[in-house]
Amino acid sequence: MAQKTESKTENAPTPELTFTPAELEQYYREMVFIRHFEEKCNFAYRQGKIGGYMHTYIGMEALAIGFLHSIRNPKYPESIPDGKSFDYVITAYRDHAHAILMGTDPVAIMAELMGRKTGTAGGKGGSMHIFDPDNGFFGGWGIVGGHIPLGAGLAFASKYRGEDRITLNFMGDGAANQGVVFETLNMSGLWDLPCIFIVENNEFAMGTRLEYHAADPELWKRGIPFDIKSERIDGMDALQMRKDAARIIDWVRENQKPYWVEVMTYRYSGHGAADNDRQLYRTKEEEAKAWERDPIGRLKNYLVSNGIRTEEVLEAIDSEENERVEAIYAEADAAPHPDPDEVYDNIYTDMSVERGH
Ligand SMILES: Cc1ncc(C[n+]2csc(CCOP(=O)(O)OP(=O)(O)O)c2C)c(N)n1
Ligand SMILES: [Mg+2]
Repeated sequence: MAQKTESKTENAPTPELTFTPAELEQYYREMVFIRHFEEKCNFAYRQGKIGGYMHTYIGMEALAIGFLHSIRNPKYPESIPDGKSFDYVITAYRDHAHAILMGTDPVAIMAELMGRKTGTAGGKGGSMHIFDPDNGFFGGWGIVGGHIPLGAGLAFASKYRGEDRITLNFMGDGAANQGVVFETLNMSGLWDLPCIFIVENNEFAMGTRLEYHAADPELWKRGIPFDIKSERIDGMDALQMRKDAARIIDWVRENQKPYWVEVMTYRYSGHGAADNDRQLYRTKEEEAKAWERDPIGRLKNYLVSNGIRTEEVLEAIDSEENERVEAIYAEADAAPHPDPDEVYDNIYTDMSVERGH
């Protein structure tokens, strides 16, 4: 799939975002952490420690880093000028990385995957339903495209209440075909909702290639009929991703209008943990080619070739993050399962205004 950036409307100029060595190291560290976390999840699934459905973000890390470092994010309190008006995030079932980067405790995420009492939903939701509204993260949804109107609803609510927040509404390339997405775009365009629709185009919807499921695989165009600014960006280059995300987010915050963005990425793992036979829908050669674009390898090369960090330092970071994931796994695994009499707890949550959302 050709990588290109196009737009119907003229885009705001890219701000000259520069990064300190400490920031660059942080992006690297967080991407490596997510990768190890996801690999551990795959391991735990195969050990029978995790049940149900589970989908990892391996290969897509730069995308979440770019967007979630560019919003007002509770994980990074200095990003929230008034100390309370953080932005909102909602996504589908491939949700571990988004929660991690919004500040949800990774032990609670791992425990949720393992069905434990200390999980984000008391072990009742599992991998697809990580939920942490106190950190601005509204899930974790299993019905393809089903959460898109909910994300627009979040943006509507903050606009209606006069709060200074924007909403990031993530979806897959397959989800972009759902009818409700088009209805939501119409309303968002009509009502000028401060909502960014982000298509994580990883080239597949389960075992179906983009070209087989989309009448026009140029998904970036889909905001245009609704008079929504629309473009395509590269999701495999963490730094470009961060710059583009910051530019788009600034535009939406300033103009209080929606935005549609297709982000080109790749899913290195199978669709979900139960999908082992990837060769049915893609070749080993294709996978090998895609690994040349690995966002972590790319950032590592950048850091080393520009003399920002040595290979040894980056490898030490890799080991530290791996050990951190091991400790998280051990802590989650030590937690008890829910009691049978809690079976109806954590199914619904109070989302009233009194709670502040
Ligand atoms: C309404 C609905 N139809 C079908 C499914 C089964 N299903 C689960 S994931 C998926 C593919 C979605 O692909 P995409 O939106 O590209 O997301 P990705 O898994 O690539 O992140 C399908 C068809 C579902 N969960 N919900
Ligand atoms: Mg997809």
